[in-house]
Amino acid sequence: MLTITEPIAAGKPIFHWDDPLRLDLQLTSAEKEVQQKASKYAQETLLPRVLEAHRTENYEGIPSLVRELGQNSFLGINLHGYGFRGLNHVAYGLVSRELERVDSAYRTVYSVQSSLATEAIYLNGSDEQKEKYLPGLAKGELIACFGLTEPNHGSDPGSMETRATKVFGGYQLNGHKKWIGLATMADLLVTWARDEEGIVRGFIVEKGTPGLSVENIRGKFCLRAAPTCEFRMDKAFVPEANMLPKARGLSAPFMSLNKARFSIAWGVIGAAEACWQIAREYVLERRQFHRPLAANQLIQRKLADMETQIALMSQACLRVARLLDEGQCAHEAISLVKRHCAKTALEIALTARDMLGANGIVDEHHVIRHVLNLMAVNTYEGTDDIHALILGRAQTGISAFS
Ligand code: TGC
Ligand code: FAD
Repeated sequence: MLTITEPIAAGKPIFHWDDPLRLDLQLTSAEKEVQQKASKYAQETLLPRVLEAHRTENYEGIPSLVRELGQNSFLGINLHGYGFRGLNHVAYGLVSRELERVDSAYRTVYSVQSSLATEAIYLNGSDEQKEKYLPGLAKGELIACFGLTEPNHGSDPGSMETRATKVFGGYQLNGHKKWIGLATMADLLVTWARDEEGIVRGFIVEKGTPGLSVENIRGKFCLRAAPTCEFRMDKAFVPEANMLPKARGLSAPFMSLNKARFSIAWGVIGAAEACWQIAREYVLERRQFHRPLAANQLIQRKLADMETQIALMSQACLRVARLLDEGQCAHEAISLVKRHCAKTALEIALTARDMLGANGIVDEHHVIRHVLNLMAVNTYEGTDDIHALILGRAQTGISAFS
């Protein structure tokens, strides 16, 4: 029999316009504590830096950002042992959201280090590799990147050209990886290559390896506060001890992508919330036709749409996080939230930019920076089209990639 619980307290429930579905009531005290800590850090330390860093494409603050993320125990927050905090995926999502509320570049740094590179070693590494690298990655004393994409193979990494040839004592790597976050400042370059049997294998390439050359990609209009790079390996020797023994086949790098895509889905909600709240404050202040912009129906409709989308995205991401924690999350569910949240966050940022009129194109108001960043976020970690095809394949059984 269905039991209907009476409201505990008499009286009218209060509507929280900034959290209409009460995400806050769905979080545990440990999750709330992490969120508050991440929010304080991001607002007090990162927000004052971001305008100048984005404007001048200055990456000098990134090594200290990684160290600070480590000191706050945010790095690999969902992983266990080796100095990781051992919390859940909700905590990971909440930190991502607070970092991206300031800038997608800072959340990217977090995703690349925490999920892409660290999880690749955590899931596929030998005990010796884990003991050697994971404590430094957890503390942010080591910086790592993840080299999957190549100049000619982005959406289709399975066609990668990078090769690993067996030589005495290890492997010789030849290839070119492009669009790789953090590579120029990375101590460890987790790199994917096909071996002589055609199997995708993972390698930890250490900074300074002879034959390895790394450079920043210049002229980016998105994510200007953190480096996106390319690296070439010309007969770069990697010792046997640096080959990830448990990584065999494309599913190994894809396992890391899942967590980074999850981090993006949560993160972009932060960027969207920032744009929504900036736009709300702006239209309450700004007067045209002798009254606040906020007094117009068209403006209120936009605010209502933003609020609705953000509340629904937050619920979807929370659900995916809980499924991950329960071991019940198929990777297609992560594709669903990555695609939907990235696309919707960009729509919200564009709407906010419009509501700010001319001021919307000035970086001091922050919204245009989020617009530019979210364009790249819609491309990386699988484009909107690629995630649609993943979902289409799952429901039709037909692969439409080629
Ligand atoms: P496909 O046949 O689908 O799969 C090959 C093998 O991999 C398994 N697999 C997965 N395993 C775990 N998680 C997933 N998400 C998986 N997707 C596939 C699959 O079961 C199979 O395993 P097995 O054992 O049978 O061999 O491979 P495909 O070549 O047809 O690929 C299809 C496609 C398009 C889905 C895939 O190539 C893809 O996802 N493309 C997008 C590429 C991408 O997302 N690149 C991201 C690079 S990193 C990045 O952008 C960082 S941005 C910075 C930041 O995160 O902030
Ligand atoms: P393409 O694959 O060339 O796609 C171009 C267009 O064609 C897209 O619209 C796409 O949806 C569409 N398309 C492609 N295939 C199909 C198809 N079968 N059907 C229909 N449409 C299709 N990679 C890493 O390995 N590590 C990183 O750290 C990393 N960081 C990045 C940071 C930034 C800022 C950016 C922009 C990219 C980064 N990437 C990274 C690479 C990123 O994952 C790729 O850019 C992405 O996977 C898309 O590949 P592509 O750019 O080659 O586009």
